[in-house]
Amino acid sequence: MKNEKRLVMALVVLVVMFLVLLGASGDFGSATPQQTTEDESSLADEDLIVVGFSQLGSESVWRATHTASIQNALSKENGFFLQYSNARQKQENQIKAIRGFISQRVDYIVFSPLMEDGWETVLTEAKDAGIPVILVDRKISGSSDLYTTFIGSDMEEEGRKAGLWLENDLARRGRADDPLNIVVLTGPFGSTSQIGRSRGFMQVASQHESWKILAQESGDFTVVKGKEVMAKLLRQYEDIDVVVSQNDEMTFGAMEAIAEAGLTTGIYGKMKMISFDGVKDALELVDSGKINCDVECNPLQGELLAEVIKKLEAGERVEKEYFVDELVFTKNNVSDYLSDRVY
Ligand code: GZL
Repeated sequence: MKNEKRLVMALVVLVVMFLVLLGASGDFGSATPQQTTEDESSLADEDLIVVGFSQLGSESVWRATHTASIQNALSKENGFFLQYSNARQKQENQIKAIRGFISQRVDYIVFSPLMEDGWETVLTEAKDAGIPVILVDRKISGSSDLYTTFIGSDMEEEGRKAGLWLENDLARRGRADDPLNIVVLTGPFGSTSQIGRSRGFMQVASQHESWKILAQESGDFTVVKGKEVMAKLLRQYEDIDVVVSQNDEMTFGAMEAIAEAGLTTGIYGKMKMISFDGVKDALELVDSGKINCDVECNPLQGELLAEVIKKLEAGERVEKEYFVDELVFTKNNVSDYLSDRVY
């Protein structure tokens, strides 16, 4: 670590120790990059790779797993000093946290952009400060010159997988061109997950004139909002054949609303349910036949992130994007994976 960085880190350590003495604890919940609970006194003199990580929130099991995967991989034992900040679904908190990382001259900035737009200014500041930026999970709409690499999922491919599953499921029953009423519970509009999954699914749906998209509405990737939006759609439309829910949390909420309306989902139900993420609780519903298809979105990105950062530290070339491996779960294959699912 350069001498200048040693001085900055020593100051950071002193501030943190002061806060610890004051009893400050817990996640500040927004802009303030939180020091890990490492032995700060030893950090300043170890050659650790200092990483500032701005996570967009903690809205789902998927998100919590994603965060833990990165915290576990970027540990002191693995040669990292990780500064974590939870933006609680507010882009302005991510921007403040990134500015905090810049002022502390971290070695790398890692973040999952809540929305694709609005990052040019702060990422230009990081570029001008000579700090490499790595995107995880979601992307930005700005120039790819503003970040070194992306590690995450191909969301458009996930959307296509959902559409192709539905197409094949109908074709197997000789119903490929039956009239079909579809509603889509999306993630927050403007997020990479929503943009990609919607675009990919529509690439398939647009090939079928008989498929009708009745509504596409954001359920914010949460159980509560997913239930609220599904209940509203059930009041608006009597004949919904397919629900496409862009994450398992919204699926859980939607299924509550559907059950309260006296209706059923899945292989033996009134409506087909297609979900995304593939968390354990959802895979159990696939296994019981209540969710027809769950398109995996893999949150376990920490080890790959650590590997890529170490490559950069060694001066090696890295790819512009890395996609994690992902499956499609149905009743036919889910039992092969359920027992090993840790999240
Ligand atoms: C997907 C990720 C999404 C998950 C949701 O990469 O951005 O955000 O699908 C999470 O569960 O809230």
